Amino acid sequence: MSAPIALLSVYDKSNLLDLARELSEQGVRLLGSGGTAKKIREAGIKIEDVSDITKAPEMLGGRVKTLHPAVHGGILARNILSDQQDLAAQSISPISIVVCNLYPFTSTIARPNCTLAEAVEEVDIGGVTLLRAAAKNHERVSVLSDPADYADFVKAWKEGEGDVDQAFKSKLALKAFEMTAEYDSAISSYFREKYADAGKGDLHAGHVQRMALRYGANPHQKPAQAFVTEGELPFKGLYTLSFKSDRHSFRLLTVLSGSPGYINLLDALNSWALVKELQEALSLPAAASFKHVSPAGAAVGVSLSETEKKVYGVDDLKEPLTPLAAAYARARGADRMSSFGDFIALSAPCDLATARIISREVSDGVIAPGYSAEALEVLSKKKGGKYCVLEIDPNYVPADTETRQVYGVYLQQKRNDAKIDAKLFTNIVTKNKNLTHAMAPSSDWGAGQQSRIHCTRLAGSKADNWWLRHHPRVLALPFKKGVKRAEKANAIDLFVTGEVLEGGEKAQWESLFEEIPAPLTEQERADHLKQLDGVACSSDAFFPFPDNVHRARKSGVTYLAAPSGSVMDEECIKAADEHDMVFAHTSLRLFHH
Ligand code: 93A
Repeated sequence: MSAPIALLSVYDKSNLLDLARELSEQGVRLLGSGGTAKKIREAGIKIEDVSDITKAPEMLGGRVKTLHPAVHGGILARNILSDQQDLAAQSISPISIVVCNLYPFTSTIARPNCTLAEAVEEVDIGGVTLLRAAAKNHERVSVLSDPADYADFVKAWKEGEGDVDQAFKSKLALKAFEMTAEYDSAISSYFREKYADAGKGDLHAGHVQRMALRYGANPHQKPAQAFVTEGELPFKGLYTLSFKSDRHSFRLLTVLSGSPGYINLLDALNSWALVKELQEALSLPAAASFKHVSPAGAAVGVSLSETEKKVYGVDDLKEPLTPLAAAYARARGADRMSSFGDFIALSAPCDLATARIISREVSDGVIAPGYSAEALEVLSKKKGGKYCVLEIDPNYVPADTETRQVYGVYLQQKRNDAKIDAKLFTNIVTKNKNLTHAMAPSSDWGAGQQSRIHCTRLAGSKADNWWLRHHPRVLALPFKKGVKRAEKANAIDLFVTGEVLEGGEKAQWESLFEEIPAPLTEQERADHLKQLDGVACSSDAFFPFPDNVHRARKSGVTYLAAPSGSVMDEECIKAADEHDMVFAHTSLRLFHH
């Protein structure tokens, strides 16, 4: 039998001579590319040049060294008759070991003043091909991509008397695949940075679609971008320019208006997912008002009573409220303080009435599956043309697997695609099973607390404040003409929370009114809050203690939904029974981080 062949082509030549010497002593025939063969030969170890088997010299200044059928045929051939016949017909010898590591692309581009031409030259072609080919054929071939593995490999080779076991070959193959993947990702990131940076808010419909972001989570976190490596970004926009290079065609696309930042996109994508689900679950247009990647309010398009119109500040709107406008009025009105500067999601194309509500609120941006011409005209004038208007493709289906990187570590999970429908609420565990009411206002209160009872208290107090905003004395507050909407929202919040004001703050608050309103008395509050009933409260995880149930009831909660699984489940059900509540165990935990 002829001697096994090892092909060596390494940029990083550490541990190389020890490996070459050992392999040579084990009777392995060595082949090397230019510099690798030279170094080994100079150490007095016998090695042939790759060009001896390719019968072709290295060319193009080293760009073509090992790219040849004599090399890749030798690596990729399987132990099957037809492959062996092919090799014999071309007089190619099978290669059993490939030793390769790549041109230092990452450290080259990290050098200050590295030019594009220098970066291009460090894009290794032949080495990646050697690694991938050998890893592909790992059933027969061993691929050494890391000098740290040489010693173990030699030991195993000696023990295996001229081969290593399959598990070892498989491990080596995985390492090589990971190495080429990482290498390719460094290259694509570099070129994305170079070629896709065509200005604010631009999208490229080329190989990689990319959207430049204003900045990251904070202004000093630059550059920032959003991109997809497969398919297209789900946003639509205006094609402002298109051009062709010799390799790709690029289409530069600007978002409809404004230039989103990193948090805007986090809000936009999370809020879009929410309104899409809401509309699917309830067959009504839905809207969400997001802040800090959490809904400050979310609602569906149920029409508003005259009182509700006043509470939500849309009683003076000229356009009649469409269902979508009603949904946003409700979402925004759930907690007007938290919604200040929100990012809005709409489940249906934005119409004029909705755009008019948005136009007079303080807000950062909106995402919707379309805009009527009049709506777009209104929105694109907001904030002097800087208001961020994103159009999402309503048919976009995100990948099944989600990956994010935190502090250098990749985390991956299956995307949450659990369907929320009536079936989820069929396991009613309380005596009262009367789940027939239409729900109280859809809202989102209490997000992000580490303690569940703190969360319930926060949600409860927000529900109380929301309800106190319906008090006739709040609706009749004698604001002076010209007081701004945000100032009114602040003043009402101070009024309903009963905050005691002093000095300048008190004077400022009083200056907003024609006549200074007397605070709500304890009795007025208590009488009004007593009328709050039929509120629904859902929890993303089980209630650990019955205190949550008692607290929820104090804010008018009649309907509870939460997964089971707490050692206190029975106690929680007992508490719900005590208040004659309807409690559905959902068996679905729904954390969102
Ligand atoms: O320029 S290349 O992409 N063309 C090739 O055909 C090729 N074959 C191996 N680079 C190529 N290599 C790389 O050369 C290897 O990945 C290794 O990093 C380097 C080894 O070159 P030398 O043996 O001349 O030091």
